[in-house]
Parts: sequence; C-alpha cells; structure tokens
Amino acid sequence: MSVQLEPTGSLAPAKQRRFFSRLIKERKMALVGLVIMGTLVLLGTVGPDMIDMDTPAGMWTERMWMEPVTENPAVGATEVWEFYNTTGDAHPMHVHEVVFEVVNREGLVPDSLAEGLVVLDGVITLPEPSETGFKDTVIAYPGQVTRVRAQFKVPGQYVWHCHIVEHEDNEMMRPFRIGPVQLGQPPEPPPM
Ligand SMILES: [Cu+2]
Repeated sequence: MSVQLEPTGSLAPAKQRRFFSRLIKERKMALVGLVIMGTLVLLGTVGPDMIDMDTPAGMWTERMWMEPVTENPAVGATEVWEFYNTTGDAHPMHVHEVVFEVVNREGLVPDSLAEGLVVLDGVITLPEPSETGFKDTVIAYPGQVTRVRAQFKVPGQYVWHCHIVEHEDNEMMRPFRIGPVQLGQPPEPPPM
C-alpha cells in the first residue's frame, strides 16, 4: 500500500503524530545497553513485538542478532520506525535498502527508563535543517525516541544497525525482512 503524506514538519506536532498513527504502521525499537551472559546487548524492541505479543506496551526487550526477525514490513508498505534510545550515548542508526525521512524526536521520562519502560514526555523536536530530505542514517540521541518514515519496496532480508563499528560488532545490529521469506534467505530460527 502506498500512502501520500503531508511533508515532514508541515503539521503541528500533536496533529502530525495523530495523522501518522492513523495511516501508517509504527514499529518501536529499543537501543539498550545491558550485559547478559557476558555479552553486551544493544538492540531490542518495545513491546509487544512479533516474537512475544504478551510483552506489556512500553516495556523494552533486548533482542540478539540471532533471534527471529521482529520487523517485517509488507512489500510497498510505508512505516514509521521509532528508535527509543534508553542508553547514555547517541547512536547513528542506519537502515539498509531504504531511504527515510526524519519525522521528529520526542523526550522520554527518565524515571520510567530506570524501570525498563519508555514513557513519552510530550516534548517534540522537529528535524534539524540538515535532516530534511531523504537519509539512510539518523542520530538517535539519548533519552529520546527518534522517528523516521520509509517505504519498503524491495522484498528481501536486510539489516538495521548502529553505524559505530564497535557497537554494530557487539549486537547492535538486527535483521529485518520486507515481505515473505524467500528462497535462499536464512531460515527463521526458533524463538530463544
Ligand atoms: Cu551505537
């Protein structure tokens, strides 16, 4: 499905958010910094996700590189991807295959982060002048959700990841798939 949209930033923030949420699937991903079994886990989802529909809304779950795909846009779908940065660092987030527009950023309530929850504080920031137009990488600042909008046109299996090499090499990378599993693509592992 292809959706024609108002240009980024042309609506008031609250109206903009309602407009997007009516039309477009939102996916909520988390940037997390946890050590589990000696491994630094740096990406995840904000529940519920495709692996665990029982995760309470707003609670994040760390997801390893080898876990099944949690982002599976339909071919031709336009989606808003939300990067919830619960860490203390800024991360340049890169999505393969697509170009995207930066929609906006919104603050997260710090006390909730300490409890494993993301709660929006309602303070919305529009993209910087240098962030207009199509991008393939966006900086996700700490304590904020960064929203981007993309159309996923080409079926296949790709990755999204932080572009800091030390981070992407340490679990800050996840697979995603556009459309159904195709011949030659890695089979879906069972949920861990
Ligand atoms: Cu990073």
